[in-house]
Amino acid sequence: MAYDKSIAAFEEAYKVIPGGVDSPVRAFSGVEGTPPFIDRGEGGHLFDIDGNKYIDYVQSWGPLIFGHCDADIETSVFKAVMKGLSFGAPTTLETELAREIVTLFDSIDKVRFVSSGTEAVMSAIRLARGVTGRDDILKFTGCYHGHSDSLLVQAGSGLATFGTPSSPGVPADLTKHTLLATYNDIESVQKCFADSPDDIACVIIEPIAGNMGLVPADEEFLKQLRTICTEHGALLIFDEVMSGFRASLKGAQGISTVKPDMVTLGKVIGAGMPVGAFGARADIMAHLSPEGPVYQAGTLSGNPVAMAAGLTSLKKLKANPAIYVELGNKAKKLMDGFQKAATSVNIPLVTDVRGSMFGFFFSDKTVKNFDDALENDSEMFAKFHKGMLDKGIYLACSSYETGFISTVTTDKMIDETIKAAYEVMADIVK
Ligand code: HOZ
Repeated sequence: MAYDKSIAAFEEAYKVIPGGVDSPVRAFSGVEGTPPFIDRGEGGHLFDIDGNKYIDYVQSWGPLIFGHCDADIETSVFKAVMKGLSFGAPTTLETELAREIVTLFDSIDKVRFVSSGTEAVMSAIRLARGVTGRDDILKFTGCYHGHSDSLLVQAGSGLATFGTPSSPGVPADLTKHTLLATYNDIESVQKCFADSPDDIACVIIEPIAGNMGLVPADEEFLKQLRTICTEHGALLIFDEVMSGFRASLKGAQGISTVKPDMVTLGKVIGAGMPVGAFGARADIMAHLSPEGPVYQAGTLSGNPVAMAAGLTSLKKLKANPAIYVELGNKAKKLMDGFQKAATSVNIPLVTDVRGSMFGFFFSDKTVKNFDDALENDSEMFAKFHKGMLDKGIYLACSSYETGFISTVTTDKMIDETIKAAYEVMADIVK
């Protein structure tokens, strides 16, 4: 495949944008080659500016559950655009979308919309601190909750890709309030609570981690987390920015019996438009301004174009929950195919699937936490990624990200992808 135009575009971008990208993982630093610059998407495919066509398993990092250019979603967007791009004033679209979310999630009585997952989590943390009057928060190594200061500690995703556990520019005075525990390890949580029994405002977790690769939390672990939070008066926050509407219609909460106190959502609600949201029980949300004293705001929050896209997408999902069975079967078929391709040439590979999310590690051990994830063979991943890209398969460009199946991903595309995986794995061991 020729990438000449993308290479030139990357060089030009580099001159005026740090690293040539607006979000670090996109720079392809964790894999070989340079990023294809995208011209357009169409259903389950992407087309770059060199004219190369790819089967897209990134789908804008999750939001495009109906793929690129879904006619219903785009029509609703066009209609909204014709009425105006932004008002900074209430619209009924916000209430409609809020109602859809509230009826879907038992844990949410009220929801507020923001413009990104980062903003959703940042706001939820502030609310948790405001409600409890406590400063400390507990997160898990390898879980990524956006790039706000308190949460950029031992985060996965881009930081893991670049090997920088935490970012300079975050004051130590702030991070001293961020306690760290090990994913799927309740003893590490118990230790934090033993050290600070009355100071922890909230425990935040990706119940299905998607930012250290795909690593689901064990049900028993989530139950124990729920118990310990209740005992200590700390709020349990499920960050479902990635898993929401992806792992199931109700995200991880459609799979687990554990009920969090607060939930953060993003990506998929916007169907590709910038949207995030956080919600909780009414008594918690009552602390939020203007009902309560905890301040949070945004001119573009509840933007009408984004709300229209989200509403259409959510209505389509709710109208056909069977979609998730099909998505899950396809994700499983893909991962089984990768597994067989790896086994055929004795390459160690472990895979996992949650609904339409899939992940794989070049490793021989089941990945339960961030340390396990870091043991994956990232050089092997880089070779595999490049080989697949050259065969027109667009996978996430880091071993610490997750892949996505969309309703437009056909069996034929999956068969083609598995065939490519056999060829690339065989090439790697040659
Ligand atoms: N780490 C982000 C997804 N989990 C990357 C997003 C982007 O680069 O657009």
